[in-house]
Amino acid sequence: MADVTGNEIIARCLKAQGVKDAFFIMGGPMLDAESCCIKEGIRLIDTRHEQGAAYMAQAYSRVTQGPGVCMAASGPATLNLGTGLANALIDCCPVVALGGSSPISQFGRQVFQEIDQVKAMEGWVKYADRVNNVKRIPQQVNFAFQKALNGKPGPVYLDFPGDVLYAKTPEDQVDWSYMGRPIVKARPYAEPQAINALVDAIKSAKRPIICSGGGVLWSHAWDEMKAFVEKAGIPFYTTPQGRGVVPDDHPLSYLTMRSTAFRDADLIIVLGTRMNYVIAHAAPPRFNEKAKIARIEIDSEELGMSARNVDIPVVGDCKSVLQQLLDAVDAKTPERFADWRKTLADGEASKRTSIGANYPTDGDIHPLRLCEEIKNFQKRDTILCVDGQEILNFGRQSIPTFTPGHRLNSGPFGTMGVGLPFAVGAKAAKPDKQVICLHGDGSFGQNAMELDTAVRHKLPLMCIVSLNGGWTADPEGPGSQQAGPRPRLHPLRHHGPGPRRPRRVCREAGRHPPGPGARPEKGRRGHGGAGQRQDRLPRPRHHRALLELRNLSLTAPAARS
Ligand SMILES: Cc1ncc(C[n+]2csc(CCOP(=O)(O)OP(=O)(O)O)c2C)c(N)n1
Ligand SMILES: [Mg+2]
Repeated sequence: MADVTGNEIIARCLKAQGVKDAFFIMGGPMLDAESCCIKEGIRLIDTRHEQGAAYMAQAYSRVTQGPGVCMAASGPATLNLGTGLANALIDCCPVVALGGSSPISQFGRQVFQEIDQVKAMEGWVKYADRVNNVKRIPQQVNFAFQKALNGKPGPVYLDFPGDVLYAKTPEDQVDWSYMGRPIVKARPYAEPQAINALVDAIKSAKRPIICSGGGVLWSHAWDEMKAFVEKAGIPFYTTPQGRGVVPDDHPLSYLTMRSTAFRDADLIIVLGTRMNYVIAHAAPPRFNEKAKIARIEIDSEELGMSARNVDIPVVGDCKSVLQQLLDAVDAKTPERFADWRKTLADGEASKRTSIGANYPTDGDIHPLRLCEEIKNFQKRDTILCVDGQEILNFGRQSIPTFTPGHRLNSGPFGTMGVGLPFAVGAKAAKPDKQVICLHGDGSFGQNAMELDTAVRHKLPLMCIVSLNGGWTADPEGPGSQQAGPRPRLHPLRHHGPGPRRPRRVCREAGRHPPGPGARPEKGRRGHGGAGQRQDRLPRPRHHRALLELRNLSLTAPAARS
């Protein structure tokens, strides 16, 4: 019987687990494991920073609703995965990270790149473990995928000391029975009493809404969600990351009336999303204090720890529970909410203004104009990745998404620098889709070298940089309290004498062409890194470039006619 190494076992196990692509930077002691993966036919995409590899794996997982895999060498290389794994943890994405580490036999002797990587990772991932025995690799790899994908998904980390990777063992002494074992996913149905309580609440409600999140994506429940909102006639809102589960231009989507709907709803059905800051904890003043709260959640612990008291807790998988609800609501339900829908529809109509209102008259491009170009250019199933703060907020309000899993933002961890790696990971996962990355000029710089990764691996994508001088627009010019220490990255913005847009520009931002999700609402809480209120966001001003999306040329202002 031939001998087999830990490196070969890892590669076979990843292949058997269905892994087609992984993101990494080469380095010891993972070199042979990586070569073995390539021999097994796994595409290895080498990035320019391990952080990028982790973000790419996360985007890959989001758009495929499956696992994303990344690998790194020992010490600093594995630690460089850290921010990406933390980001996946806060964003609930099943990323499987493999790190090489110094040999067990040398632990404590201050050998090359020695640091306790498992301990370092533990607070940042759902599950971290070290492989101490070459024969247990199939079990531990399978277990890592199981942990990442089951229930509320999340990142996992497996640590491979060099002497385990290179250890040889007769093939028949390895327990292969775990290799490629299918992942068992819980799809629990809710208890009938919980469904009855929710159906009763729907019957007695006058102004219900649904607030959905990533749980609908991970449970592949978009068809059921669409069928349910239609059968029940209930308006829906999604988290920024959960967009597209039902298209943003669906008749029951009243995007511009979000604040009103939250404030006036008397029944709020929180569906597959955490009650975190992203939805203002579903709490007053943003949400109606008197509203009944129903929450459909697969993780009972998460449900028990809700930031606001939940009147109707429903423990179950989104897809299963929506199927139950579809059976339980009667066909007359929508009639009861006709007035409510009319209120939202009328409000939305009154907010719309004429096409082209955001077009500049003084030579500068407003961020909403940039967003409008993208909105008009993108395809219905474009994967759009948005990163930055100012541009993230404008993009969220004005660029719709129509396809489940095709919207990726900085996310609930507010991480700058994810945009470009997300776009690369998304394109690797879905090469036939148009991928657009809309980046702030500050956050773009954080992982800009991943453009090289995209080029080397033939992953064509469009990256649009919103130029406003760097780290978010300066609201009031130099010396302002709000400005804070924001060093400019480049001279595109004038903070000194010279042309400055008046404050009214921000109000003009409210004028927008008809179409889903355009108008910034007063008092809307920003979802960007700083979580600022929209009405306190820096006033956007100069975007000194003319963008021609069709031929991808960027023209300097001087060249404009
Ligand atoms: C990794 C990380 N570093 C720093 C921050 C703090 N931060 C929040 S917003 C922001 C500025 C983003 O600027 P840019 O990408 O240019 O987008 P803009 O707001 O100008 O459109 C920074 C640095 C963060 N959220 N994440
Ligand atoms: Mg900027």
